[in-house]
Amino acid sequence: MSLASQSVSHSPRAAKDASGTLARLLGAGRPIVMGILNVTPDSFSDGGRFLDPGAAIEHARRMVAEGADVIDIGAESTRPYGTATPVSLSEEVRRLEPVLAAVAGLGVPVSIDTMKAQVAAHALAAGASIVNDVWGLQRDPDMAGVVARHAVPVIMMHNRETADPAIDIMADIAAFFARSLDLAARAGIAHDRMVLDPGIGFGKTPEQSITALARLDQLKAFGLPLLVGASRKRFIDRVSPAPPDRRLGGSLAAHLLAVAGGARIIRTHDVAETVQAFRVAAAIRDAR
Ligand code: HH2
Repeated sequence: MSLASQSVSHSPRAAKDASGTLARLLGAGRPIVMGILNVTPDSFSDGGRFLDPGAAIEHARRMVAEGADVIDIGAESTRPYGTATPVSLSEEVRRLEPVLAAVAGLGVPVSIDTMKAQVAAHALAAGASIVNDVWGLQRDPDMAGVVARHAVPVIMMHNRETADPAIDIMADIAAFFARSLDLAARAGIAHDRMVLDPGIGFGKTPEQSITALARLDQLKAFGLPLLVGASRKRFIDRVSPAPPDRRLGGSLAAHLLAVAGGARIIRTHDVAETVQAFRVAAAIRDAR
């Protein structure tokens, strides 16, 4: 059956997460590395590189070989910097269809990076087992229900339509998380399937992204695993000017400090280098 022809109102499936995808990942006792697979023409750092299904599957295969614990597939640029074109439901599903099942067969969990509940439902039916919503269940009113019905983990990311340099960004993130958690609880999403993400680069000035990284430990008060995605983001350019594909050093610095601040999952374009950085940091720490 093609992705596009699958009904999105299918009856609740047997608990997809019965084996505890998130608990198993976090049980590894080291930072979890989520490799980014953008099947898009316009992502801010790698748009167009993996739009071809063969190239996308090959890239996912390489990231798994390099040590990715999860592959995060997105077929619409999330527009962290407001420049990409919105994508229709059918186009998003059309981009995912030739890629999802193959990537889900690589042996690591696949998360679907989408703001549309129907895309999430299609992807979960086709092999994804985690939902990554860059609007924290607050954009599409059906998203929380889809996550609850499929009984899968969900990443709820902080976001804002526009950055406001005048606000207290940590207070804004905390208030946003409280709304997301309320929506999740009302829909019946289990607490042990929730992940929070401060949304580096989304609705934030570069300085606010740096603040969110610097004060990440405050968000541990929510008692949930934290995910950080600082990979190649614009705040790096503000500190040390470089185009997106030349921001590896800044990404590694941010991710190492994010882990020190409490992040359990790191979302990155550069899996091999990130895995190496975490292994070296752990070896030095263990030798203390
Ligand atoms: N960042 C991007 C996309 N999705 N999801 C989570 N949970 N956290 C993030 O920080 C995050 C995300 C943006 O990065 P990228 O996917 O490379 O760009 P684009 O959205 O333009 O495809």
